[in-house]
Amino acid sequence: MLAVSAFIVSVAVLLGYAYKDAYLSIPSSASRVTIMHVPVEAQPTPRAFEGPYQTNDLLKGAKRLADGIVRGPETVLADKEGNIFFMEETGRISWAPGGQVEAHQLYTDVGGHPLGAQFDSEGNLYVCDLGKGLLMIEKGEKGEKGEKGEKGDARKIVFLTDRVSDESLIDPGTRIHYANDVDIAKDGMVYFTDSTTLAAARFQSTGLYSTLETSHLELYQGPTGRLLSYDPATCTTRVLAKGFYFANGVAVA
Ligand SMILES: [Ca+2]
Repeated sequence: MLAVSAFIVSVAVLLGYAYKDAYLSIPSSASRVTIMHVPVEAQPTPRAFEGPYQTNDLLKGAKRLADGIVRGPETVLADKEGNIFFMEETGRISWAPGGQVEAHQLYTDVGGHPLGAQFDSEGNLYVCDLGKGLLMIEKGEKGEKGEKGEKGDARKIVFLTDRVSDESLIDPGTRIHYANDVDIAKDGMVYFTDSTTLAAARFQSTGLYSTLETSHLELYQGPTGRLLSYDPATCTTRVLAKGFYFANGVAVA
């Protein structure tokens, strides 16, 4: 069977090269190889690298921060005071006070997998955890120590929601499967994404969740991502839009 599949792919590749203006598409298996003819006039013209797209070397001046200190942070953000926060794949939220990575320490440990985060106007940290849903870390006292004797472990973690409220016009009562990213509007309304209805895939080597792997699986399943809102005044969670392929980042303009 493998030999037959390899033969089909080889023939298709050769046809793709031999047939002028042909576009070779290899989806998921050799049995589904198709060749589509794309007329010359229908082919896109590449956009010129002008204006903001002009080639530059600005990133050559970038330097690596916290290299080897933090593990798999999907989100890094800074607060108004210049402190830098890392959402680590181990469940830890760590921070570099004043942006000094040498002083890097634990902010709190949510025990899950924090993916996205944003501060509200009072300095509380809203966090999307892919298994737990939407959480809030109260500002608390910096440097406070808890039972574990580690700075930050006494900071209060407030669970906000892992379920769409019954008042929602879309998908009322449904579970939030994969809270991913969050932003907060000036009026305090919290907007966040629920990427997929799939269970999160894990790396076999580490057992840790993998957003990359799960987003690939979403391509096979179809678009199940959603945009939600959480109103801190009423504790109401609503679905605003659905049908996105792995809804990931969200930003309020
Ligand atoms: Ca994300």
